[in-house]
Amino acid sequence: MSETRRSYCGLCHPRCGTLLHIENGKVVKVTGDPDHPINRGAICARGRLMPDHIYHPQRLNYPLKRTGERGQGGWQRVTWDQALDEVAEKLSSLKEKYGAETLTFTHGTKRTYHWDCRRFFNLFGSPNTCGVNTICMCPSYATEFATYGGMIMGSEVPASRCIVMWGCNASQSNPNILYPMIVQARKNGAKMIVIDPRRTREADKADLWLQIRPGTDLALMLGWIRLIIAEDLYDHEFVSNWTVGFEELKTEVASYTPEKVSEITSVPADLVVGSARMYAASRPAVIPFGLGLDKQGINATQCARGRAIIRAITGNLEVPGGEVFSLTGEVGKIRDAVYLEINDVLPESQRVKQLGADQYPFFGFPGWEKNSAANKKLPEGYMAAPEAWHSNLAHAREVMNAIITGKPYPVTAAITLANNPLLALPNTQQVFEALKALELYVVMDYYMTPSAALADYVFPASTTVEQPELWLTSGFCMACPQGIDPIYERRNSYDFYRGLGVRLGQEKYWPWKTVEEVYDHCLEPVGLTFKQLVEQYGVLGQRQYRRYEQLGFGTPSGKVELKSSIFEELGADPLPHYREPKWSPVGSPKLAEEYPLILITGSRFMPMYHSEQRQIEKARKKVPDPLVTIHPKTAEKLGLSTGDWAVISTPHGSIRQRVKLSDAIHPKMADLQHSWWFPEREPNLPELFGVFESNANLLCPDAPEFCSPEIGSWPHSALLCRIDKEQEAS
Ligand SMILES: Nc1nc2c(c(=O)[nH]1)N[C@H]1C(S)=C(S)[C@@H](COP(=O)(O)OP(=O)(O)OC[C@H]3O[C@@H](n4cnc5c(=O)[nH]c(N)nc54)[C@H](O)[C@@H]3O)O[C@H]1N2
Ligand SMILES: Nc1nc2c(c(=O)[nH]1)N[C@H]1C(S)=C(S)[C@@H](COP(=O)(O)OP(=O)(O)OC[C@H]3O[C@@H](n4cnc5c(=O)[nH]c(N)nc54)[C@H](O)[C@@H]3O)O[C@H]1N2
Ligand code: SF4
Ligand SMILES: [Mo]
Repeated sequence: MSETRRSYCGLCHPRCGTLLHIENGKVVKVTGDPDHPINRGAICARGRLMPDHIYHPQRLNYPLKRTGERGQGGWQRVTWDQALDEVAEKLSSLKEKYGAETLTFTHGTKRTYHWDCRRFFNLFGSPNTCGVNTICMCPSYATEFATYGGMIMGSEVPASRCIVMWGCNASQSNPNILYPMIVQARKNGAKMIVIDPRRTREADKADLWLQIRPGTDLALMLGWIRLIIAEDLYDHEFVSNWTVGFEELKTEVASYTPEKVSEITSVPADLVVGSARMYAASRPAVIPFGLGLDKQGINATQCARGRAIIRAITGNLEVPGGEVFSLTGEVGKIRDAVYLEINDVLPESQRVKQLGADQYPFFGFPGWEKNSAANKKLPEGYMAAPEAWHSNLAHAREVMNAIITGKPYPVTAAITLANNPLLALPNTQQVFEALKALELYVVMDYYMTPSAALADYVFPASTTVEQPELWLTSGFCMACPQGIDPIYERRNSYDFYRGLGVRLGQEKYWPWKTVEEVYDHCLEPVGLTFKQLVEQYGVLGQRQYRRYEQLGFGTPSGKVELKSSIFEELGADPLPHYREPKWSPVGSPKLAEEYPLILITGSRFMPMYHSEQRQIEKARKKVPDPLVTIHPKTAEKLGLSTGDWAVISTPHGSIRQRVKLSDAIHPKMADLQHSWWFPEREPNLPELFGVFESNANLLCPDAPEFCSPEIGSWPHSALLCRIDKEQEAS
């Protein structure tokens, strides 16, 4: 018997609507849902692999409890009840002994519900959730709240006259939503500027490509701002009515002449000038989020500020075809993640214990509280409030340190859900030491990963098609329907947290037995149930422009803060100024003699998603081995050819990857794939699925001098390395 059912894909962020083609109860094929208002039938190469993922023989299907030594692969199948009972009991006793702050959480990119995690942690009493948000989008999110009271979501791209792809490679990273919008805008005649050290597919098609030296983008931004002001290309009316700090900004950028910018960035001065003029003259214009800025460490936070300032002074905020904020109209009434997080239940006495918030208060409770207070001055539903999940975190390095040293207090238990910390976080060596030192480590995942292999309990996660989701984001709220019943004993994260919460005396706060009941509650204010929303796909926000003319911006001054008062109050630079990366040919010329290539890591490639799909045969056929890309001239000098295994080293460590040659990369650079491990290898220590062999994060540092001083964003890019031919084993 065959049938087709609606569902969605959660193998990356957009949650594309899909159709499951089912034969005899089994999903045999997945296609894009042509009636879905967001992806309109499109499906990418990864989404098509969904059936291979649902039924993969290596999927975790039952809860497991460790037997024997940690990391030695001894597991016993247990029931959900037993596993939850034992974890809850252990958490209770650790809390009693050390305080609730002894429990931490490591998160990855937003893959499943996340408000349930924050809700659980707030109720348990720990402020210490940490993870990759410190470098992924969230620096931009928090900073944009501080600058203009909300995050820009890029939905107006098709109507834009100029698109700046600044450290964003959408053809590989966002092939179903953003990239088609860019293609559409280009068809409509929009200009395109690409600022990327690599000649990406976008760069090939752009009007201008600026091959920037990694890590120097902020200098270019300051140069753009100077030129836009000096040549009178800014929006006078907007700047004088709706911004604060313009004169100080002008003074701050005065020295960033095209010549100086060119010297720092390696971009020819005429291109610095030409690109700034093209952007400022082609309104409306958009600069979508790009991880190339967030992952460059020391300048990352101020790059986000610089981009926000450029958008604002050119009058591109809240205009058709420009930069619009999230949530408007009916969508604003729906109870959202901030509502579900219930941050108010975490008392001040616990908030102050958040690890890393003394060094980076802007990204902890202090900054989040200030962003939230400014947001509350606006009418409810006008602008989504800042989620704690996105902008209020403990710092991962400090958490790992505390686990290892017991200082400033013992951190003894951790939960990891939808994250692979040994591959996602920098300084893998320290993460490994920390995970090994835990008294209790609990992981919930699809597969036995290198991180999961170190756990005491492993819980099996349901695939997105086996669970519903209310996807509330950037101006729309979509109901993502469950397509099939969960198979084996896989469950969703809500069931996991509720199961623990109820056992830990939180039952009053988990009144909804299923996640669908939670969503019914969220939708109550708009008079819909989740099932009804499924029928109509979702609620789309109404586009509204220049709302600030009535209400102002959700910042302390009610205006766009070119000079940020929140940053200033928290002891951070209120105006952006450029810092040379710690490892760079300019910042450390002596080191560059030994490590002569500029290293970037993690440029996205299809069909892989971070550390995932390595088990999926069809994906692995396309990309069987980890690849480091270098220029043919560089390879020649090093005596390397395509397909050779090379050793890539930084002062932090060495790994091996296969050489790929491309003239799209500068001869002084290397581009390393991230998140490589080998599910086919021995799972036990010391091999641990080969996680110490080709993992880019063994090379990435996380010490304070490499991190942005405002948020603590660590570098996965703008580093130095050397590459040698691997010696044959004798
Ligand atoms: N060197 C380097 N490192 C990087 C980056 C880089 O560019 N360079 N990029 C960084 C960035 S931006 C990010 S976001 C991180 C990503 O880091 P992660 O989010 O940790 O990356 P994934 O490999 O996708 O790991 C997710 C894990 O969760 C599991 N999983 C997926 N979906 C679900 C789910 O719904 N439920 C559960 N329970 N488990 C699930 C997967 O099987 C996988 O094991 O990596 C960061 N690390
Ligand atoms: N296929 C695939 N898609 C993904 C993911 C995945 O793992 N695989 N991960 C998802 C996640 S979590 C994220 S955050 C997004 C990220 O997606 P993108 O924002 O596209 O980020 P990246 O591909 O990491 O890097 C973008 C570009 O930045 C450039 N770059 C590196 N360093 C610098 C620099 O110093 N300055 C400038 N200007 N550019 C630089 C790189 O050359 C690259 O072309 O992708 C998402 N989509
Ligand atoms: S872009 Fe591809 S992998 Fe991501 S949600 Fe859509 S179909 Fe799935
Ligand atoms: Mo990310």
